Amino acid sequence: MKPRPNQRLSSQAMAFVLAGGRGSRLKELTDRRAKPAVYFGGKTRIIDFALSNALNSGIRKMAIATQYKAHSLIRHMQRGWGFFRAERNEYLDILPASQRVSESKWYLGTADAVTQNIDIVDSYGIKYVVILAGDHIYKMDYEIMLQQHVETGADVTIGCLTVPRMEAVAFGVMHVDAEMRITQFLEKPKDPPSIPGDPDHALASMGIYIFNWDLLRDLLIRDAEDENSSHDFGNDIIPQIVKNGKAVAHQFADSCVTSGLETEPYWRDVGTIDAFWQANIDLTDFVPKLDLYDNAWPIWTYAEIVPPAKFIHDTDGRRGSAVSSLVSGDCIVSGSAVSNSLLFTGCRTHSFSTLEYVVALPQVIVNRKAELKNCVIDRGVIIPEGLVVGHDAEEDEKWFRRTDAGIVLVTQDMLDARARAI
Ligand code: ADQ
Ligand code: ADP
Repeated sequence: MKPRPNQRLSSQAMAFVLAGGRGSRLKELTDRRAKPAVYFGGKTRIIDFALSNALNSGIRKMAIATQYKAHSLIRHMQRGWGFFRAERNEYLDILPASQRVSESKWYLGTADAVTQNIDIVDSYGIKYVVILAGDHIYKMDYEIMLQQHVETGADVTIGCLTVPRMEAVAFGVMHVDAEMRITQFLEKPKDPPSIPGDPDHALASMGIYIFNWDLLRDLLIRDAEDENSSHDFGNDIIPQIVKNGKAVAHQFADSCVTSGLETEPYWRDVGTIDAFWQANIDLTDFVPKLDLYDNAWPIWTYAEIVPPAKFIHDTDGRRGSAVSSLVSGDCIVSGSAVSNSLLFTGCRTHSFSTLEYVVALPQVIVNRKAELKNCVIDRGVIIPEGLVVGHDAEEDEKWFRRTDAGIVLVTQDMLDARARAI
């Protein structure tokens, strides 16, 4: 049979999204939800970026491995991503740990999350598997990476980007030759090797891998029997291919999607309070580093149908405004001054309160005369009248979580403890 001309490789690929990690550096933000389920950007959640990238790249088969605190994530997937239709050969499966091989067995490592679901991947009848992490913010066309994978005949193609050398301690770090073939791979090295000729930077793995399924399947079965393996891609599978096979690096800059507004490739691991706050606040920039208003690359999500945002003045006829800010639906900014902030769906801010550089997750209520600055407010928090956050380091540290950079996280539990104490 003749292959159809111009058939996109993505139609023969699936996305396997790893969404099981806790993301413990986000502290109380991930007490009740996994990192991929954390809200980001006003309406979306972190996992929506990887899934939207896959969808926009033409991939119609996806599996999402979950384990830690998966309830919020699973509910989001069911509500927002339920439009895949088996009769159109589209699949989206949520794969909680301990459902498959044995009732008590969690996924041991990222590779084990795929191994435990080999039969499901088999049932998709695909040729390529795109392994993704569910916890990064970026826009990327995986079709371009798939094309490179096929052209080079690689055993594995690994998405990579250039990072400051000392930040690379948190990544898999690689050396490549002139053809981008990976000659060395070190998972989270204490002293990361730099890019030759560029002592301040290292080439880091984005944790995005493309394999031919036949090969990965064999590797996983062998890995499962290896008692010395931690059953992890970064620690076990990838170093082994670099040693014995052909691993090729794919530059994120080659497949990064921009609307024309972004001036450089944007990829963020919003894994800390500081990074989470900064990436949200980045969206309020005059020229954003990440353009969410790009109709050609929409970030899909679950969003309630809610009334529009509303702005009303206080009794003196002043305030009731938001500038350099993103304000989502169902927000009412009443007599308060909001600047350089991001209000997620359903926030209410009351008269005489001030918000500067605030990331307020859904359904936050800010009562009168509160002064909030440089902070992240968890979902559903009720800020009491007159509360001051972000103006006095000592007070912030006493009641809330304040980072070294001075960003404050406020949760309802912290406010309740404060209310009991004063
Ligand atoms: P890390 O992100 O530190 O490094 P890991 O903690 O394994 O690696 O997480 C990778 C992804 O898998 C995350 O999305 C996480 O939520 C998920 N995950 C973790 N454990 C899981 C499990 N048991 N079951 C299901 N999902 C799980 C990796 C690579 C590095 C690379 C960075 C880039 O190992 O080489 O540089 O990603 O961020
Ligand atoms: P969502 O499900 O909309 O993402 P959250 O992320 O805020 O909501 O909550 C994550 C999970 O924690 C949900 O399962 C929710 O039911 C649960 N939860 C939320 N608030 C509390 C609470 N105060 N105590 C116990 N569980 C909670």
